[in-house]
Order: sequence, then structure tokens, then C-alpha cells
Amino acid sequence: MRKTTDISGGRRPAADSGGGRVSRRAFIRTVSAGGAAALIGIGGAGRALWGATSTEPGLRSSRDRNPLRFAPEVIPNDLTLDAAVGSADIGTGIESPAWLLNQTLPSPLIRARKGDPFRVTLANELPEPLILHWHGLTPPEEMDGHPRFAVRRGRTYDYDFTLENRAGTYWYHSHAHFKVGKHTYLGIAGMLIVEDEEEEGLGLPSGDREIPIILQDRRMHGAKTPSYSNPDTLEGILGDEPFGNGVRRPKLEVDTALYRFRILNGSNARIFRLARDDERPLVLIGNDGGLLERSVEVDAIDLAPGERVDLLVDLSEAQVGDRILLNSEAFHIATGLGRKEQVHRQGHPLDLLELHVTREVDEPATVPVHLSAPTLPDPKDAVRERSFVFSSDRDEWTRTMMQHQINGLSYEMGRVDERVPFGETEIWSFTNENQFAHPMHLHATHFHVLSRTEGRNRVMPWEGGLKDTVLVHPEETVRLAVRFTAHRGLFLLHCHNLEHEDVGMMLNVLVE
Ligand SMILES: [Cu+2]
Repeated sequence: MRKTTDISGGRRPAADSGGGRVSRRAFIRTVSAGGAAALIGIGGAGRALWGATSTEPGLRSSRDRNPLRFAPEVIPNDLTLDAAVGSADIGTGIESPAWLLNQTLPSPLIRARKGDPFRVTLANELPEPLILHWHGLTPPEEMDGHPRFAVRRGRTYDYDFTLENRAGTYWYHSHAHFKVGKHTYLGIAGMLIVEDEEEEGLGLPSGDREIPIILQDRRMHGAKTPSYSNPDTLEGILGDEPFGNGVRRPKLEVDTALYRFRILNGSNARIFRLARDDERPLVLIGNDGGLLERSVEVDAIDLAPGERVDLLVDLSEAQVGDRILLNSEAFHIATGLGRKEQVHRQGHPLDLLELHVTREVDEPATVPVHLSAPTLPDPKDAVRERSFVFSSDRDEWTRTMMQHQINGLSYEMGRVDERVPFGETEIWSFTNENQFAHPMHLHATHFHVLSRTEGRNRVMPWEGGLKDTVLVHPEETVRLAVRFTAHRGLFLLHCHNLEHEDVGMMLNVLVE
């Protein structure tokens, strides 16, 4: 079913050390053979499967869909990533212009292991300066992809550090000065998976049962995606075509089995409200910072740009022939403003991925209840508070462009905005005083979401554990416990709506 091009040794087999643990593929074979074990179904009944003939708005025939593909997997062991202009097949054999790393869309999937060296060379042959940021990892400052390290065409940048982060689903993308939106939209972005021993011990679905997927929305110009021009600085670039792993309107053939979906919102600006269309819940097991303490069932998950969720999708009770959609459901962002002033373009429904059940297998599907025990910064240890207020206004010179600011400031590369002592726990509050939703991303650490007041007024189930990106709706105040324990140096706090970031919604944070 799944094709993986192997360009650097491919998937590393699981370590066979530690109490005679079987390899992950062998594990799948073992449980497949144990047919007598009971299937553990998840969620309730009442399935209302969408058929291929549906005429509901926003839904389309299965015939118009393209097979989901998977990025070639590489390991960061003397890996070179060549950035160059090219083109990519976005489905149905249509080549669309793109900027690529190693000529693939999405960029190669980097699979790494906690404790291993991370040695990657970026070779830039793009017509613009480029630097890569490892979103969610916490490397030393020269390795973090700060825009001051961007390299011009013809130059290279060497990354060399030890991977200290726990197992989880991460991202990497361009962090070039004021060009993040363009570069990411054109294709300079890929998934990064970290594995560790703790996670392996859980026997989560792996191999063909693990589906890494970067979800994005795109604007279309006929059958092709248009080049990046005149970005909307109000809400950011919002397209009405769903893409998965660089494929337009993706579909995936699946077995009647339990799957692990690693989902990354790699959109420039689009917030997704993920849900199954068969009225079954999503089983959430992890987010930005890796596995949660325990699995939790939710009907829908709001996923903003830069956020990740790790889901178990149980298809063990599906029938061959079923078509199940992973959708982004309609939603509304309350702004507290009159109807006229409201922003309307977020929250349109999209059918993101069709799962077509094509093979029946007899495979026990167990969902572990207890998963992990992430170490969270404790608000009781906080020694100070820091507040960040977000505002938006028309640029006084151009009148058409929007300014999005943090504490009244627009980004300046050479200015230090916050000085934070290394190792001390602080309470940070994010207050959004304007009508746009802002997914705020912090480099160099993960944080613990404590509370949300006004707006949605609660912490969502997918905001437990360790986060590096948190969505702040209009009028909301989100409080976090934050502590930098990885490295000292100059890092970033910014909005991950990439058009907001590129007009300067970013600050320099010096950990000292
Ligand atoms: Cu923003």
C-alpha cells in the first residue's frame, strides 16, 4: 500500500535491545498472528458513512482524489538538504512550480532518535537567503535557525548537535528573514519524527500503520498552485483546496486496523477543526511535545499552523468499501465585533483526507490508557510574570498592509526584546486584543498551558502536556508556565500565521 523511497538508509529498525523487545515490524506481525485476541473498539455507534455520490457542498467524488504519498525518509546522519527551485507532482500528474529540498514535496521526512547526533548540511541554491528551523526541537542557538544565520545562494550551513528532545512529531521549515510564508508555501518544509525507548515500549501502531501527514490548504490557479505573491497580511494566505503531503485532495487505502496518524498543520494561516465524518471520536495520544499522560477521546480538534497532534484512528470495525473522511469542520471565531468588522475566511469546511477501506485484516487494536509522564513546568515554582499583548492595525504608510504587533513592537533582527533567566520558571500571559486568531510559537523550550480566560474560556484537551505553539483567539488571555532548560542564547517568540510573522509579529528572546 505504502511506498517509501529510501534515499539515506531508510527507516532505522527499532533497537532490539532492552529485555528482548521485538522490532516494530515484527511486533505488527506478532499481533497479527494473535487473531483470537479481542478487538477493542473505540467510541460509539451511529456511523453515517459518506458515500462516493454525496453532493453536499464542499464534498467531492472519490474519483477526483489523488493517492496520498509519503515523503522519502532520511536520518540526520551526515544528511545534506539541497534547496533548489523545481516542480512537483501535486496529483493526477500535474506538475506545479515549487521550491524544494532534495527535489521532493513535501521535504524529506527526517526520522531520528533521542540522544543521537543530528548532523545536517543545508545547501542553498535558491535565489533568496535561507535558513532552516527545527520546529519543536531545542538545539543550541546557532542550530535553531534564527534568521540572522540565513545563507545566500551557493552557500551552505552546517547543523551539528545532539538530539535532546523526547519522542514526538516535529516540523522543519524555512526561517529566512520575512520570507517564512513564501518559502513554506512553496515547499521548504518537512516532518521530523523523534523516537525514544519509552515510546517504543508502548507498542503503538508503526510501520504501515503509522501515517505521517502534513495538512495544508492551497489556493489554486487552474490545476496548478499559483506562485506566492501579494500575500494577504490581514488573515494570511487561505486556500480552499485541501492538500496532504503535497498532494491535492488526497485519499488513502486502508485496512480494518488501528492506525497512528501524526498530523501536522503545515498551512501558512489556515486553522483546521479535525473530525471524522462517521461520528466516531478521535483518540488523542500526543501533541507538540510528544505523548500525553493518557489517551483521550475527543469529537474534534482545532489545529492551528505549527501545531501537531498524534491520533489513533481505529478502523477495526469498518467494512471493506467504507469511505471515511477526515474533515475540517465549519467553525466560527468570535471577535466581539459587529458583523461588518468580522473576519469570515477562517472556519470554512474542508474534506481533508478520504480513507478508503480496501482490505480486511484480523489484528487486535489495543489503545494503551497510560502513555507517558511528561515533566511540565510547575506554576508553583514561578518567580516572575511576563505579559505579551497582541494588537493589529493598518500600516500607517501603505494603508493596505496590516501590522500585527507584540507589545506594540514589530520585529527587528538586532534588538533584544525579552531577557529571560535560564532555568527559572515564569508565568507568561498572551492577551489578544484584536480580531485575528494568533497561533503563538516559542523556540528553545516547551510550555505548560495553565488557563484561558475570555473567548473559549478553557484549556482544550489537545493543549495538555508540553506545547510549543498555542492558539489565542480574539479577546482571549492564555497563561503558560515557561522554563528554559535546554540552552542559553537568542531565540524567538512569534505568531505562526506566517503572513503575520513576516510582517513582524515576532520578538527576540534572550535566554541568559
Ligand atoms: Cu498572528
